[in-house]
Amino acid sequence: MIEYGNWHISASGYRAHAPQHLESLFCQSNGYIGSRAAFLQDGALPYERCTFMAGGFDYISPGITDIVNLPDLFHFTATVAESTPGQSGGHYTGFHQTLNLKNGLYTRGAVWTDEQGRETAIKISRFISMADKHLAALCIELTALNHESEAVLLLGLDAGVLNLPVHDDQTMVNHQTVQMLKDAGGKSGQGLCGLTAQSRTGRLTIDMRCRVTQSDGTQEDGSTADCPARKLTVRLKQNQTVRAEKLISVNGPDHPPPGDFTSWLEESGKAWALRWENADIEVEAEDPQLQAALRYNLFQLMQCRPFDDPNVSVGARGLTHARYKGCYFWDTELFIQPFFLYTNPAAARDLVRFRLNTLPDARENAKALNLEGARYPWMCAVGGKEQCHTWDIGRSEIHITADVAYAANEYLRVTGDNSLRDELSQLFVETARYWASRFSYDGIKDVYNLLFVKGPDEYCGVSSNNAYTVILARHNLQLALEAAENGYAVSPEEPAKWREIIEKSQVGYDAERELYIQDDDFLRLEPFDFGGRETDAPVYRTLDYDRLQRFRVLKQADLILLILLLPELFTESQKQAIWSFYEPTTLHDSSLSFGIHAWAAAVLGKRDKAMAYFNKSLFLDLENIMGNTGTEGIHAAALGASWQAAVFGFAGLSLGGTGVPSLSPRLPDGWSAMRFAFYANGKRYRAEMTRDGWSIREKGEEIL
Ligand code: IFM
Repeated sequence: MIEYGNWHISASGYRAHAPQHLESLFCQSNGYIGSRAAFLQDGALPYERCTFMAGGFDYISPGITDIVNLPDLFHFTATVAESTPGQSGGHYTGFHQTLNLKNGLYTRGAVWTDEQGRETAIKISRFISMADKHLAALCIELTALNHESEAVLLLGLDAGVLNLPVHDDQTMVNHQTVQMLKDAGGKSGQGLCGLTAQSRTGRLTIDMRCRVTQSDGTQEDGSTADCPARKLTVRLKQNQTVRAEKLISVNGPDHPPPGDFTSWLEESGKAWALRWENADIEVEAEDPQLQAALRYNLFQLMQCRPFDDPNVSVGARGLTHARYKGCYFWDTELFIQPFFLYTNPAAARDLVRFRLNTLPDARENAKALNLEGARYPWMCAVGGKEQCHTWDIGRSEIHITADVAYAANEYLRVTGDNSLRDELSQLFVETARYWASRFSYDGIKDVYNLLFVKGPDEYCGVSSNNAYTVILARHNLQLALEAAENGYAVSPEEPAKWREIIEKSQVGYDAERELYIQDDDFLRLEPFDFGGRETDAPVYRTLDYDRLQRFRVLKQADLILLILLLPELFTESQKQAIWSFYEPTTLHDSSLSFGIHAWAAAVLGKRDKAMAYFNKSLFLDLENIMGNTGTEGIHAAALGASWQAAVFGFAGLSLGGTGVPSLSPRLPDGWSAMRFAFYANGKRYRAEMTRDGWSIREKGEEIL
């Protein structure tokens, strides 16, 4: 059971709660390095002790990468009177782990009682610096409570870790590890350890250094193969705390900079405070867990943010797990980027620049598929090369190209930053060229079809004219037309072709019901027996895709997402019709689904549904709602969807056509107030809403 404080989450008991779940929940990151909370001291295996670096990919086969599990920077072991807490006979009492959401500090404390009844209090603290992306620190405190004994601590940098790729077919569990590190060379001396290792093909060089200090005892070399370490021997005296610190730098300076655990933590805390100033959402709600859960979502979003680096993006699991080989998806543009757009425009700019920087590979992707222009990959890691080689997803889930263009335009719309406009015009035009070559013209009917595509839903097979994809592709073509009108050079015949596709492309629409139809096959699919399900587990785990794709059942929001992205294209009754038809047939087997349904329900006035879906999204990882947070990491898109549900759904933040922000609060029952800061058009605002009204202030002055 997770315990929720205002600014922290905690868990009690040693391995009482599914350990992997907590290893994901307590994962720490600064967007450059991320480390799961799995400790060698607890017997965590080499593939469970995971540390990842943004962009830290290497090839596992020609053209296909994995995210490399880096050396364990938090490596340590402790023995007291030859008993190893957590492993040899004995037991823990009062075992408690806490993650401080304000400053990113993880602490755990307990009393270890060995077989002879010797009690030793053990406290471990660690953090990854938000002030300097290269730094991290670990602190161990031991207090003998009823004895005097010798304690031995080993603090090192361990390259003996492995990758354990999660199989792409999620019904299969992989037991095969992959060695991604080689040539690890280490040294240890005079309170310092250093380690240099190469990744498999030499694409990455990882340099780790640490300085080890202690309040008492002696220190000597304790290195083993692949693990340079310092060995500390201490005589524990009753009720006197001995403290050891490890100050770590990753690919940073030759020696960890001056300071100690406390001063480094203070600097990191200041950097966190600045981030919180813009990102926090304060909620006054009856449910006492809600505030912490919301902050946890925001905290993890901030941990995901690449540290000032436009050459990397946000993986579907951030840096919390190697699921999907660490790859980037549309999750970034449509789910995560909006949070940064409004709370940290510089971070959003870097995400947009990542897509600009990978435009050359997007061109190559289009060419490889015998198409024109630029086609963004469904999954990518290094550069923008496609990492998903399945036909039904990688080749067919092409909406990502329109998603990227949509998000790039959102950047322009929300920030008002025109410095990227020229480069983005090129992106709009080249992606439009892709669409122009991807639509098929039917000369008999004089229409354009988008054949063999898969929409966001992902369950109902590969079909034609998926409405989400067609309508977003039209939007992409429209952006290119505007770029051309504003002077971006295109060939004379292109604008006419783009206009023609916009006008003549097909989507299914039932005028009587005012209902958009998901795709050409949707109404022919077989009804799905919702009542006949034996488990709540995602159906893809129990039904083969061939069987599944013939059922009329959605995995996640498809048209329901579209009405939120382009609300001006739909009338109120069309939106309601979409909700009424598709929501009951959606299983939410993707973590991307709940938050979007919460946002849509809020906008459409379905208060109970909105709150129910919001809770699912908000607590998705905290309460392991998908059942895979431990085995697959934190679901980054769900975090962003929770933010959008809160800010666009419950607060109703909108910039409208004028760019002037306004709110349409729809506070859920049990909420009495909500407050947050946001940026729009280069200005910083504070929004506040209560049951009695709302306001938006700029520099303390009320503007609305
Ligand atoms: O991008 C998503 C997709 O929509 C559903 N499956 C998981 C992917 C990564 O989160």
